[in-house]
Amino acid sequence: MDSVALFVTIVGLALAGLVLWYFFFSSRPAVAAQSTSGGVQQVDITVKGGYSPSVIEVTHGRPVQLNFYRDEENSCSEELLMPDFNVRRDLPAFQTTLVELLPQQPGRFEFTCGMGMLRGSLVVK
Ligand SMILES: [Cu+2]
Repeated sequence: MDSVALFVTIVGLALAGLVLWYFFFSSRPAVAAQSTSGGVQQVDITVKGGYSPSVIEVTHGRPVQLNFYRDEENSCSEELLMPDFNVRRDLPAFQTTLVELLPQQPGRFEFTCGMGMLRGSLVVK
């Protein structure tokens, strides 16, 4: 192997490593819910090719209100599923849809679009 081939191999391995690191180890920052005076934990989530923020932290035993604003017409995001909370909701385009939950126990609960392509997590502490 000459030095150019060696160099290309090393760069290729480094890039592959970076991609693996990104998918498995880089954690998306979690956003904590804001509590209102009534004790409801609220979070605004923008739906556009994904959920932003996609990781939401709340405290168990207190009501949660997720405000999903769907900022697109792409049919991928038109349905929201939170199987752990029996939520299946249509998200009309360019509107805010409120989803209310009462998480009883700590854990990490996924929410997805109807096809399971867009993903987010509710982290209950
Ligand atoms: Cu989808």
